[in-house]
Amino acid sequence: TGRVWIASDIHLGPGTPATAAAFYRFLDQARAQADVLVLCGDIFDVWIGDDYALDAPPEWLATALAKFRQAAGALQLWLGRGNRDFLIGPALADHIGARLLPDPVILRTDAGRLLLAHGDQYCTADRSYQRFRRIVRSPAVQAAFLKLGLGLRRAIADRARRRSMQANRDKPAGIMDVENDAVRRAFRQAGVRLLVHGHTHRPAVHRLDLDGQPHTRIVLPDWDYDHAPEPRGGWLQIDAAGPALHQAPK
Ligand code: LP5
Ligand code: MN
Repeated sequence: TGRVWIASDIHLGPGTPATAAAFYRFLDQARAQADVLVLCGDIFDVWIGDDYALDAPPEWLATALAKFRQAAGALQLWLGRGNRDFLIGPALADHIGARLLPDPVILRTDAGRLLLAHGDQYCTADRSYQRFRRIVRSPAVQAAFLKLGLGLRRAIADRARRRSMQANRDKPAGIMDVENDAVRRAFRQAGVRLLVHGHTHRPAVHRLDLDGQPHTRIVLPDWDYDHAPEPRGGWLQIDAAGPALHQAPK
């Protein structure tokens, strides 16, 4: 497969120009150095339907789409969906020349097979989130939402973001991380030794023993050059030499 780069949680939107600029520098570098670029969810701060992007996108989004298309002209671009942009669909993927990935998905790389996920599905201690997730991932609810006008969809999404931010302020940090049981189950079910995910914004390489075998869980960083005290972002490179986390330049 050649050199695979994986990034997640960029949260592109109208209010984060510095993050977008840093991410576009990363896309240029990926075009020159990677064969496959995988974005595994929360690429956008929120996604309310592909029609929003394709008929009359606002300027920040038109720029993002052009950058993605340009990247997809030079490498294979694969898109996974996260808890904020799970409504990304085939129309967007077609438009930018990307391929949509299921979540989770097993990828074959030069370093072996790995399980790639956004990561929110493993935060099983967060019961209120998992309840919310079941509702918004139901095809009937999504179909009904996508029939609403864009203004109403936007208002509902803003409301959900605000409620979520309020809820997060009150949640103990522990329940916003993945649960070991969920991770072990995912490893066993996939029969792989490497899990890569984002979502928790806690970049790290975790080693664990499972059934007497060493396993590795790599957590991707989120990107924030607009509001964080120190700009941050990064990606995972995987090639025959194995996986390596890279920090984006400040
Ligand atoms: O995203 P992040 O990291 O801040 O927080 C997540 C969890 N929150 C979410 C919600 C998203 O931020 C917003 C999703 C917008 C989707 C756009 C489409 C709109 C609906 C489409 C219907 C098909 O994912 C957060 C986790 C956190 O990760 C860490 O894992 O804790 O979970 C929550 O905060 C959920 C709350 O616990 C409960 C849910 C509150 C939302 C209520 C919705 C109200 C809608 C109003 C409608 C009029
Ligand atoms: Mn997320």
